[in-house]
Amino acid sequence: MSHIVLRRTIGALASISSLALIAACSAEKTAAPESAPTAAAPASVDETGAPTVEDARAFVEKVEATYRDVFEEASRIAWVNATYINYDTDWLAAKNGAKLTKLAVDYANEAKKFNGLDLPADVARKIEFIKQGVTLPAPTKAGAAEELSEITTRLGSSYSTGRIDLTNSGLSAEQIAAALKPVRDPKGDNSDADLSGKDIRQNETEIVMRLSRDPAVLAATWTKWNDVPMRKGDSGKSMKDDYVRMVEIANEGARELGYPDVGSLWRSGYDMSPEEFAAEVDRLWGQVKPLYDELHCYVRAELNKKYGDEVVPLDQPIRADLLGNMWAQEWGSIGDFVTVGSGGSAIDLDKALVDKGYDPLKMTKTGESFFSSLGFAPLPETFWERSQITKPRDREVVCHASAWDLDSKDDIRIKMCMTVSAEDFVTVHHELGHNYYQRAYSKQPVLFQTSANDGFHEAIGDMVALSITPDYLKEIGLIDAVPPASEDLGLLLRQALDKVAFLPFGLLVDKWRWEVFSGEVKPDQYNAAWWALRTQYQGIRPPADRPDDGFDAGAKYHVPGNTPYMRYFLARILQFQFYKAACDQIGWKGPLHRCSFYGSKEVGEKFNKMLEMGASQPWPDALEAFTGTRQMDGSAIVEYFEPLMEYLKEENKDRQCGW
Ligand code: X8Z
Ligand code: ZN
Repeated sequence: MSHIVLRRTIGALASISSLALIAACSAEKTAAPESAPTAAAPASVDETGAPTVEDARAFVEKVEATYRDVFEEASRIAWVNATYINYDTDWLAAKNGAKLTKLAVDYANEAKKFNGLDLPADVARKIEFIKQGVTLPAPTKAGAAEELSEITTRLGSSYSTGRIDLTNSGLSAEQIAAALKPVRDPKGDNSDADLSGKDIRQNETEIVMRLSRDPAVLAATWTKWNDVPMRKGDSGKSMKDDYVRMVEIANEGARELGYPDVGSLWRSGYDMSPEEFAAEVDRLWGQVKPLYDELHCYVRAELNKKYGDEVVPLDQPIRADLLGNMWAQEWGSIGDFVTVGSGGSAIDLDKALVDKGYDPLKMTKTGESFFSSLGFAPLPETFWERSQITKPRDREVVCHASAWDLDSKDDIRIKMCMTVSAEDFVTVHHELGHNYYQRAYSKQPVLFQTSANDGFHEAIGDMVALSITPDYLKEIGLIDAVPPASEDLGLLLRQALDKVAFLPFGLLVDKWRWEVFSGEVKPDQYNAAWWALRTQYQGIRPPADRPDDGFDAGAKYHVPGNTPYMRYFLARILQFQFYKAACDQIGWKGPLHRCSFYGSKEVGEKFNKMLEMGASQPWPDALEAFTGTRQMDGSAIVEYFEPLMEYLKEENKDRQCGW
């Protein structure tokens, strides 16, 4: 699978990831004052032969013209690779990835010659983007880009084609069959389904983790999947071997470009210094941590009721495999038994989708119609012809969901292995959010065709999905009656299991990578450092001791996929900020979590104003265009969960919380 990370396709080409025209202007490195008017730039020719403003402008135009062509080609190669992984598409993707990395690194180096020049704001911003444009830069020495691209391609494909075998895991054949039946024969009409447990695919492991309630099955599935990154592949190398080498090469590339390491390059894309950004995410975490702490305490107690003291001791971090998700990142799938005391149960959206005969296509159309209700134009015909909505039967694909913009015009698509579930119903809204953003900024110059900061891209569809309220579900006929206000706590808890539970995970993935890239964590400390963060922030632990030489971080898509992850943490904060702004715009007066802005053209119009800006301005300007504020702020998510917070505090008051 290809790994070109092009900045403009962030969130979209989550999987293309070698060249990444990442992130926005970093204040410390930009020479030009933010507001320098274009017309004021002197049109001088420097007699010393030093580069001039005109040279800079011509350079930027050359880069944009080249990128327009190569991006389309790269996207199409990456698409074919991601939807049909085999020897040849890996070969094509690796080759093209190397070509693109070299091109982008050359441009980034060339851009340095304009350092210190007083440039108009738009040119300065573009130059900065060119410098920051590679997620994983290769050094310029011969062969480095090729080696890096082969490694990243192999890492991505190893993840997506990874298989586990449960037959030698100590589970009985009955246990395995019971776990696999809902995955491979959900309707009970496929007597040919293989329930032996031999050849379980990546996306199937995810479904087992979501649906099984057998702690032994969960522990075995979890352990086998986390062992995959240590296994030697056909190349004779494990994902861990490849990752270690990748870090070396990309760090060398980053240093050539003037960054201390890759992590620092990644932190440079936020219109502030890398140090300020690191402090900014800690500040945001501080705002929401009390909410997480209460949720953790409550959920542990509920798990203890279900599984007992042996499996869930009340004074320990929670076993990571019991939370309904392979990475314990979102816990909504255990909402069937983690409920509020009175049984004020949330709506069972999984069941409603099945009962009302939804299929993946209808789930996608439903997502589209939400955006249409806000005034966005319908998706193009080609979206329906070219998207991969469900998993093709007979070939290897990247199942991890993504949204794509193939030509910077209107060839937008999603790629999913969708099943009929509440989780995928939210995910399809998430992906469509990427597509509508891509379409909105397609009129911008190539270098500005991306997210204001990468958290915005990840927040668009989620913000819309927050409007999937009971009133909305009733309006579109997915449920027959709106539950009374007395059931609100159940709804809020279900929402918190996804949204609040995610926060520490969203934060720690890149805290780990920052430590790895900086060299603070060495390869033989990968696993210990990973679990130190998992325990510190999430309060979880593995079901059994993990090997010291393991690479459990590699069992999460974005690590072998080299997709920066802090964006998802930012998006969890931003989506509530956007949502609250939209609810204010429609004059909503009730509790925040009951608000749906479905059908509001006014919200749609204002939202589109922000989306159209792409990355043409520093992100606080984009944020201000829609919300009127210039700071990322956790107070909207705190307000949303306020009633639940009161309840949790009361329930937890005699408990020993923490770990
Ligand atoms: O990777 C994704 C999207 C594609 S950009 C499906 N997400 C993160 C994840 O799955 O880990 C969305 C939520 C967090
Ligand atoms: Zn996304």
